Amino acid sequence: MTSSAASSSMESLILKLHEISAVKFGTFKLKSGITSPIYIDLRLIVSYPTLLREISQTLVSTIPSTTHYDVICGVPYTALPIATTVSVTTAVPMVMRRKEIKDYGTSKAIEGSFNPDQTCLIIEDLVTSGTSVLETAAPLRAAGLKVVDAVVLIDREQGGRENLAENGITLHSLMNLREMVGVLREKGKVSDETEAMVLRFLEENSKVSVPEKAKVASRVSSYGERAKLAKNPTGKRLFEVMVEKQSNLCLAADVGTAAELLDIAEKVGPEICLLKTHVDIFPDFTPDFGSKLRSIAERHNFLIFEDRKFADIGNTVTMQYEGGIFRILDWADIVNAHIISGPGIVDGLKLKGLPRGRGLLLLAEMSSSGNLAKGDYTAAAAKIAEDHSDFVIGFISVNPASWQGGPGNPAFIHATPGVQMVTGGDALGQQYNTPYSVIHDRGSDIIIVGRGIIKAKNPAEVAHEYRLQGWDAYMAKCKNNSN
Ligand code: 5BU
Repeated sequence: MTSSAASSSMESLILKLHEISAVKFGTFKLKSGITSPIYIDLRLIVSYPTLLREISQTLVSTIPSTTHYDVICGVPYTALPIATTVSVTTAVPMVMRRKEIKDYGTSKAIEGSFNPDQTCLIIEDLVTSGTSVLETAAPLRAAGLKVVDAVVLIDREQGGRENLAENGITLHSLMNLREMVGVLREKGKVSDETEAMVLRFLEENSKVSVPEKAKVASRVSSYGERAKLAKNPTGKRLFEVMVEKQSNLCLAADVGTAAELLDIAEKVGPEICLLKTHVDIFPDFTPDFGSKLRSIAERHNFLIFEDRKFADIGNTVTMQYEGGIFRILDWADIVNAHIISGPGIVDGLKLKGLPRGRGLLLLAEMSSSGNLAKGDYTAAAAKIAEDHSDFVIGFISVNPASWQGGPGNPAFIHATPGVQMVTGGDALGQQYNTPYSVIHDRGSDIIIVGRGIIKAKNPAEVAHEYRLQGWDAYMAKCKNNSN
C-alpha cells in the first residue's frame, strides 16, 4: 500500500471507529491503573463485520514483508475476532491462548496445532504498556513457539513499544493515539481542548511500566519444562540432570594435573550438573583420561564440558574436535566455540558432534574486562544458535537479561563464568558476580565456578554452598514467575 493510500484508509478507519462510539472521551481507569481521558473499546467491532474485515485487512498491510510467521495468535478476548479474520483472509493458521486453563480435558494453555519451532505473530487491538501482549507471549514461548513480532491496531504510545522490545518483541502498529485524535480534531469530531487534553495526558504518561511478573513470565519457565523444548539430546539431558540433582552449578576444574582433576571430580561430583575442563593445561594427560572422567561423570550424574573455545574455519575445527592427542569428541558431551569465523564453525563441529549426540555452546559474551563480545556480536551469536538449534544447546553469557529480547528461546541454556561468593575480580581481568545476581538478576541458568571452589580448603563443602545459592536463586526466579 502507498503511504497516502495507507493514511486515507487509516483516516477512514478512525472515523468509522468514532462513528460506532468505539472511541470515548471522559475519565477512564485503565488495566494498568492509570486514569485516562480517552478510552477505546474495540470489543464493539464484532457487531460491525464490514469494519472488522477492513480493520483486519489494514492490519495485515501493516506487517512488514520481511516479517516471518507461521501462525498467528490474537490476545484474548478483543483481538480474537480480528485474528480470526486475518487468519481466514490470509490462510495463515491460528492458535488460541486460553486465559483460564481448565483442569479437565487436555488442560492446554495453547489450542490449535503447531510445531514447537514455528514462529507466532501476536495480534492485538490496542497496546498501552504491552503487558497483555507479554502475558500471551509467555505461554506461547513456554509451548516452544518463537514470538518476535506483534501487530497492533492502535499504539497508545505509553511505553508499550519499548517494554515489548526489552522482551524480544517488535511492535508494528497501524496508528497511534496522537494520530487518531489529530484526525478526529481535523474532521471536527473533537474540540481543540479535547485534543490538547489527550496530548497532555500522553506527555505525562509516556512510560507505563510492565509489572515485573509479566516480564519474568514472558521468558522464565522451569528447567523441567525447558528440557522438553530442547532439540539436542545433550541440551535436554543437561536440563534433566539439573532438575534431578537440584544443581545449576558447573565446576571449572582448572587444577594443575589430570590426576588432580579426576580427584576433584570425584569429590565435587555429587554437587554439580556439569564439569568444565581445559584439557590442554595438563602435563600428565594420557589417552585414558576421557574414559576415566566419563566413568566418574556417570557415577555422579554430571555432564562434561571441554572449554576448548574453537575459533577456526569449519574444516579445521572438525579435525581439532575429533583428532590430535586429546580426541575431545570421544569424551566431552559439550564444547564451545567463538563465532568470530562465522557460522561455518558450527557446521564443521556439527558434522562430527551431532551424530554422536553432542552439544555446542556459543560464546555470546565473556566475563573478562574489556572483551569485545557485546552488542551486535552477541546478537549474531543468538541468531546463529537459532539457525542451528539441533546442535547448539545455548550460550556462554554474562548478562542475558540485558540482551535485546532477554535470554530468549527457553530451549537454550545460558552458562555464566566469573562467579564467586563476593563480587570482585583477579589481577588479569576476570570479573566476578555472585550466584544470585547471575541466576536471578542476569537471567542466566548455570553458574560456572573455578577458583571459588578449587582453591578452597574443602572444595566439596564449598561446592555444596555454591549449589545451594545457585539453586535458591533459581527457585526465587520461578516463584516470581508463578505468583
Ligand atoms: P574462575 O576461577 O571461576 O575465574 O574460572 C572461570 C573459568 O571460566 C575459567 O576456566 C575460564 O577459562 C572460564 N571462562 C571465563 O572465566 N570467562 C569467560 O568468558 C569464558 C570462560 Br568463555
